[in-house]
Amino acid sequence: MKRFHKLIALLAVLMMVFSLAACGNNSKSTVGTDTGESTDNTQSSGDAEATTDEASAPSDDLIVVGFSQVGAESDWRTANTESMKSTFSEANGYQLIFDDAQQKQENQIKAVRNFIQQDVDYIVIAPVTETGWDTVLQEAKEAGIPVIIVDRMIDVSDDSLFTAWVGSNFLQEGYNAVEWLAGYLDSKGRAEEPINIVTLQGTIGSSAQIGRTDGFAEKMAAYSNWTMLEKQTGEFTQSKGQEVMESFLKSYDDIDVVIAENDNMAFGAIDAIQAAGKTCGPDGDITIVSFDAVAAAFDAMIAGTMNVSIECNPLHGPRVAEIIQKLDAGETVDKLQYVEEGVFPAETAAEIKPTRAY
Ligand code: GYE
Repeated sequence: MKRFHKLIALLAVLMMVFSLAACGNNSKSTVGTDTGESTDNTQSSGDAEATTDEASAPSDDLIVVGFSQVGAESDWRTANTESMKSTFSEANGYQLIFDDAQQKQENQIKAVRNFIQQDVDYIVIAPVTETGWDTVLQEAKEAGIPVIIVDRMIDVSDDSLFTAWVGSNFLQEGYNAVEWLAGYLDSKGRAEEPINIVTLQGTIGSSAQIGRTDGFAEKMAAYSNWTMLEKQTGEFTQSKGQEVMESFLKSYDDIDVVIAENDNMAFGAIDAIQAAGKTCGPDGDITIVSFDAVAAAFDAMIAGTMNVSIECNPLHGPRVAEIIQKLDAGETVDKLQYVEEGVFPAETAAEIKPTRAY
């Protein structure tokens, strides 16, 4: 029904465009669009307004999806963006309005307001942080636009402010890291040894950071010989991960384990460790425990510089599309949908890598 109203509105816009064109104006529609062909993940910044020639104005039967993406900070994020763009293509019956928030929540809020103004059919948000969403989601609710949250979770006072969420169990990922590390140390005969750990945290306040940090802390309490020397954010980026690791290496000369809350920060940490004349990985001085399990992490494991990557699956496009198709057909959907994930230690990397999709 909502999409029928949109058709009427679109016809009115088209009539206006034609009359302007007849007046000799080189007019452009202000319907934002990103058809999924762009590979530029750094475009835009909360403005959510791209222009498109009127010749490519969306057909009325396309489902219009506004997607506010966190940014392009990591390989995981790039894979997530690609999954969304390839799923929400015109060939699949969608018009995608893509907005890259460059890791800033204020840009996401602006983008969502633009989606509301454009009266999209569905709003999809991969939120930077958990808090701060109540006001803008209330506005989306009042506009009658369903909101689907992907990847990280939001913390809102009223759960009816979003229709569904699909993503990972980040707490479980933190538990998985401890379980793997305990087994590994045991297998090396180091179960009783004092173990010094540092953590490169993700974006503070994001679900991925909160879950991984808390999950690790909770389960590590069972190992009285493990000490967390320091935790600091590396913002999920390789360069910041490297920078923070350099400072850790200056402060502590006895680091046994690095927990990197994503692969890109682990890559930065590996560079810092090697630049400091130390070694890491299965045969090295420092054990590297990472999260995501992107393709380059498998390369690092095969090269012998990373010990393990705890999987986090970014391929949410088809999952969100399934939710949208059900909602469009008037069906109900599960409110929370967790993705199943594994653990990939270095010794399995060469065998597993060819089967990986990201
Ligand atoms: O682990 C990291 C990305 O929220 C799960 O964000 C996501 C995290 C992912 O930048 O690489």
